[in-house]
Amino acid sequence: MSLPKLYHFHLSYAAQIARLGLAEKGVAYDGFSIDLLGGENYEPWYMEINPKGVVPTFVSDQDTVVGSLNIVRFADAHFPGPQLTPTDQAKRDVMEAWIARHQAVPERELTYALLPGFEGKMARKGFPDRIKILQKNKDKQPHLAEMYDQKIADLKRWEHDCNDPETVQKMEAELDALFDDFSQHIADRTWVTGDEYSVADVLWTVLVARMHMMGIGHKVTQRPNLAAYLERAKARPSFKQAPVHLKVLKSIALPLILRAKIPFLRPLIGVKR
Ligand SMILES: N[C@@H](CCC(=O)N[C@@H](CS)C(=O)NCC(=O)O)C(=O)O
Repeated sequence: MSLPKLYHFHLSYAAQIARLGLAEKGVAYDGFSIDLLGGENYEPWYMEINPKGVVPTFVSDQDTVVGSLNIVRFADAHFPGPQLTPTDQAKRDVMEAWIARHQAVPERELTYALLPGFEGKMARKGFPDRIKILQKNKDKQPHLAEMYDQKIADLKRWEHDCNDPETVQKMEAELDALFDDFSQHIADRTWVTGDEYSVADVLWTVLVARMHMMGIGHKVTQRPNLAAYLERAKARPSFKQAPVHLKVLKSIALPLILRAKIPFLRPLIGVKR
């Protein structure tokens, strides 16, 4: 039996959730990083396994699982290792309620809107290039036209949302309200459901850590319960193993930006898989 494969991207939020869940479960896999900046996720072979053209995708002998939360739940249900779902129904209800609130966060729009520095500028301005890649692939693969059209429409919405000050302000205000609630919830608990780390904590660890990468780490440091929660999560071996990133690592981002911007350099610059 071969090892499962995880198609991911080192800095991706959703991929970090999948990697953290798999690390918590102790699931061994072959990681294959998809070059999101170069549009590798829009290649037909990838869109055929992940029609939204996003990472992560988990491919095992049993199944192909798309989406970070689905991957963590799949790993929890099908692999040995510590249970990430409480057996107690009341705790499961608490877990599901916080999973639902986590899933409602427009993380990718916020990340692209707020990511500081050169990387942020590149991200916000990169949509036309991405749409060109999608259009080219669509022209070459007319049978996949519908999938490509949906992705193009998705990118246009995303581009609008992360560049529109009013939308960004609203998203940030909603995030603040959510963090106030979570901070209150976690005040007298180690983890979301009590003493055991659960699927909800896999998600919330990555969301809270993400604030630092987005350049809005003050949303965590100004809320001592959130800061303490992140410190507890960082102390777990899975955090480093995943790894969950607290900042954009230039060693990962710059080669990919160069590959995307100067395509003839591609054969000279490899991708860290
Ligand atoms: N809900 C999905 C979101 C996946 C997602 O949006 N992934 C981003 C990276 S964090 C991606 O691959 N974006 C590339 C694109 O949309 O072009 C999940 O949790 O897996």
